[in-house]
Amino acid sequence: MQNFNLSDTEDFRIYQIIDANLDRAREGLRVLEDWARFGIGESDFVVKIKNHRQILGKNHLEIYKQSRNNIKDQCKGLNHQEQINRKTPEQIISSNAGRVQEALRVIEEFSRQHNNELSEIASKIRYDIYTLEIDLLNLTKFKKSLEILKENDLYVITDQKENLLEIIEEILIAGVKIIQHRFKKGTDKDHLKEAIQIKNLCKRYNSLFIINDRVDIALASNADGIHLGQDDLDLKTARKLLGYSKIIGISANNEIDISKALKEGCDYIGIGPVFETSTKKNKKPIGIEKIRTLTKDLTIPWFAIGGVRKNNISYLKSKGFKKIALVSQLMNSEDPKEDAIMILKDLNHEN
Ligand code: TZP
Ligand code: MG
Repeated sequence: MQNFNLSDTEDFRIYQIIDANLDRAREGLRVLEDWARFGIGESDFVVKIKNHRQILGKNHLEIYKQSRNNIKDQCKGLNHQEQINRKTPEQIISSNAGRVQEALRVIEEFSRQHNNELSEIASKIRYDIYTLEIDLLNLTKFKKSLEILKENDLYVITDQKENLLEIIEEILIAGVKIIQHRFKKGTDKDHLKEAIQIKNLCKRYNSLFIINDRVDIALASNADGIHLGQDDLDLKTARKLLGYSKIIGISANNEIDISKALKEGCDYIGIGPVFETSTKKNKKPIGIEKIRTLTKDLTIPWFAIGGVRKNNISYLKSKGFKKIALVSQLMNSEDPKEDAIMILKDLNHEN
């Protein structure tokens, strides 16, 4: 139903409101669309947002545009401090999604009387934007985590230590970007408490924080991801519980487990032990050659683990191992910072 009554000056004010808010909504959608396109490369989202933008464009009638010249806007050009403070892509997504939602709500209210079709369109798109905002934020976080996994070759796993937080901070200062919290003995309460402390440290140093074994602790500590062994919760269930913003890594040491993990969409693989290690005494080493065969077709990041030391990294690199994970070498180090720096240097060194 459309009912335009041009002679009524009140209508001009209403049309002007609709005109301004259609512009606002379309501009905000364009910001989201460009992030979906260039920021995270998600074509499904691009198509969806573009479609909303075009529907609003089609409904941006001449009569609304003409109203722009009829009444002077006294507040033109006002900026809010919040606009000036916005910096991260996440903040930009949230503020622009909010902007679109608000603009659509205004359109919905003010067009209901004279253009019910537009009012319903605005309402429908507004609801879609609520979900889209969360999806975009989740994907942005997820892609950032994947990037860290791809770009960094040292993955450090914790052990239970009196001065664990100090050790971790030293390692983070050295430049380590991936930390896994491994907590095998103790209460759930202590587990979560320590996880939150490490998560806060990792956040401060822009490092990835991954929880070993426990999906509940990963959720409660707002970790960036989980690492699951073959006896832990299966990947599909973990994904269902964790959603799509968190990365999932899998320990897989044979063809069957690796191909299952890949099929189910794991984000990285841990493979080992490469060598004998007292951290996992009951596990037989797989050996370098076998790991080379198992990993030759992998396109996702994989980390070799088990018995990796300062003095065998160059050797592992010469055998084509690019990424490694370790526990005791840094957890039992006299100088974790110096050792981490040395290991990072060795890993970055071109063979
Ligand atoms: N998974 C395979 S080996 C291993 C794990 C958790 C332990 C590695 O510990 P370290 O001290 O680096 O050899
Ligand atoms: Mg496990």
